[in-house]
Amino acid sequence: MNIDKNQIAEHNQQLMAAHQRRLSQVIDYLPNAVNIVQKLVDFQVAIPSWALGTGGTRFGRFSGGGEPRNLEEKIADIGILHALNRSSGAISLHIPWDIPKDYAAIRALAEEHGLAFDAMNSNTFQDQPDQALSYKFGSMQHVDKAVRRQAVEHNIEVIKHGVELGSKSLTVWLADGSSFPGQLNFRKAFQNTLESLQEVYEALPDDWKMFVEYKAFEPNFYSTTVGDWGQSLLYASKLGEKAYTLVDLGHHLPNANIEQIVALLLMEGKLGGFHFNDSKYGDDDLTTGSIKPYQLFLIFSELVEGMDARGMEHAKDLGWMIDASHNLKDPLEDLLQSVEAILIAYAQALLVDRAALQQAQAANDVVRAQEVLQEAFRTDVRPLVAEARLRAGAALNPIQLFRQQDIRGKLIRERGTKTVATGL
Ligand code: PSV
Ligand code: MN
Ligand code: MN
Repeated sequence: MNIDKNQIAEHNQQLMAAHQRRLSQVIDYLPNAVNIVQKLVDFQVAIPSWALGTGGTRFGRFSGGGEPRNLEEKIADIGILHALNRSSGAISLHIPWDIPKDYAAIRALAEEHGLAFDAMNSNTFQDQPDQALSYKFGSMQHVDKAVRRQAVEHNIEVIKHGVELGSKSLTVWLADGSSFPGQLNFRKAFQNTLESLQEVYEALPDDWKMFVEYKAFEPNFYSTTVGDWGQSLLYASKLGEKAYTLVDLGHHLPNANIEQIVALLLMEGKLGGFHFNDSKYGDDDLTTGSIKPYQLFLIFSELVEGMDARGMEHAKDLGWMIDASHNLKDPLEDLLQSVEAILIAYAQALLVDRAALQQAQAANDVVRAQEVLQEAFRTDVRPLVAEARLRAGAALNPIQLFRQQDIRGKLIRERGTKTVATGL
């Protein structure tokens, strides 16, 4: 199932007059609009292979249909997204869910869709059928050296798959921790984890990065061995210059000031990448920007400020990825919404009058500082995001085209209704 260039052109033609009208209004009062559009064109957000199927909870899963049944179909799904928005040009694989059988064929297929291979993800949070030792009581923290060894070897295996595909980073998220007081010796758990991560780090190619992802709780409910950004930063600092902290928006305790975390990690040169999603309660993995769009904007505002201060390239120097789950919505539509929300927040952050904000801060003018930020946040930048899509050869309204073309219906006819994609 491919999206035809003519379908996109025809769709854009239908929406062109209205788009031009909305765009000209914005361009009128935004002096750097052209600049922003180019930055939006360049900005790519990777899609995780595990977000393409219907997600579930421990209470159940209400399956959709036409879900990708293998890696080839996952690549095809992201190919559809990328054709529609030209902003989803990379796939992130989770091993062992996505072990490629034929590297060259998978590389060629990804290339056909214009997709790169983003970070590789290891999985030591589940036991696999052919696995010798269990991760029930942790993996890299485990009291038994043999279990730690198994987890290290798995990660090294993941790096090897990634090298074959042209990926340049490994994300390690550990479910390790404890559910009851007294279960763990925190210091020993930390030291075992560090030692295991060091062994993986040694196997990392020179041009690779390692992202240490933290999470406050779940599946463990009392302690998590990489539980917050401080612990992740400790590991990353001890590991070396190729190791970074990865921020997943859903992995904080309620009301954490994520924008401040981001600012400080950037300042230390230790922010590696992002997993975007949104949440009301915990790691809800909802559509990015669906609950707290102002927080998303504030995070991007710190990102833009901090990256500019360090001379970093917005599109290239951090790993940008969605990490969401879709219990109710069509996963592809949901992902289109998430990418749109990310680009909107990014565009708004680019609008912030930095000089005015600095002046307000220097003068302790709290009211003015808020005005400057909210001026940007309350600007409707959607015509700029649409214009970026138009210039990149994508659809002015991706979800509308997705529905007009009945893409889900076509996928169901091709793959069937009883499909279960691997993932969570
Ligand atoms: C864990 O909650 C997480 O956010 C990690 O990134 C995992 O790799 C991903 O979800 C999928 O399990
Ligand atoms: Mn994540
Ligand atoms: Mn998560």
